[in-house]
Amino acid sequence: MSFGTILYVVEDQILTITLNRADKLNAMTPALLRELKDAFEDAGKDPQVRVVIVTGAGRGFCAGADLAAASELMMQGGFSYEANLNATYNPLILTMQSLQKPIIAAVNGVAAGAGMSLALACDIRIAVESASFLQAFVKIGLIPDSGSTWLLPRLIGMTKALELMLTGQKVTAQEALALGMINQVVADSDFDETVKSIARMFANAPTKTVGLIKQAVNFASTSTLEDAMKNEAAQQELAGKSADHTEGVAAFLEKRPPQFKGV
Ligand code: T3D
Repeated sequence: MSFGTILYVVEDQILTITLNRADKLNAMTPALLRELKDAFEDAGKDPQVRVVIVTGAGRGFCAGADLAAASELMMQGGFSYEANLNATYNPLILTMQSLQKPIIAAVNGVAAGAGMSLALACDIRIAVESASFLQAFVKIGLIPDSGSTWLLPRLIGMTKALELMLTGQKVTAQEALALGMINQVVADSDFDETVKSIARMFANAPTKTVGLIKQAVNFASTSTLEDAMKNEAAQQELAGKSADHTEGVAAFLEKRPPQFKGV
């Protein structure tokens, strides 16, 4: 895969996508948004990819929309936030949510605005000790977007989510952990290895089932209990027919570790 604003590397069934605009804290240009969506779509189609890591080059994870690029578009006239969000950011977030493979945000530095939304749209968030999170939108007179109004209250509850969105205050990695916004905080020196070891665990997991779990939990978050259970039953039917289910049961009965193939 060849991209201009991101790096796309597959190794041992782990895809690492690195936002690669380090001098601008990986702020999102139209090209970066397009490439990121293409990368997730490619990941969905590639059987060699069983888990995706998203991270940033340099000292930042992602500073959200590139404000220089946005203001240039605005100066050209005819720019519409609504049209732009519907055409770029929103399809990206939906592509990530519907990807039937786990996505790990390796938050290596500041995650601001839509960069924070990007992290929230991942399934697992691991942050380096020095990382921070901010709903920067209000600081420039915008409302949270790219899924933040939906994702953040679900992750940390309405009280804190609204506070963070209304104030735009910066949250440290430790505070984010205490809020339940992220899964783990890791010392800078151990960060890469910790992220890799979590990714390796997913690369050896029953990938098809992992995708079905993701689908079922996302479905349940907007459904009734009755519909959620019906959906669980339907997804369980698919999981139950997977080769990895057969292998998992056989491994248990034979008292050996399972060798999941992801199918
Ligand atoms: O349709 C649409 O486009 C709507 C979508 C909106 C989605 C959004 O994300 S809106 C929110 C946009 N993001 C922000 O408002 C955050 C802006 N950035 C910051 O507040 C700060 O940079 C940070 C708190 C993230 C980090 O601060 P700090 O002190 O660590 O770094 P810095 O010095 O501010 O930034 C370093 C460089 O990155 C600097 O460039 P320079 O001066 O060295 O050439 C800075 O201008 C650049 N940079 C940082 N954020 C952005 C950016 N350049 C363009 N756009 C950015 N968002």
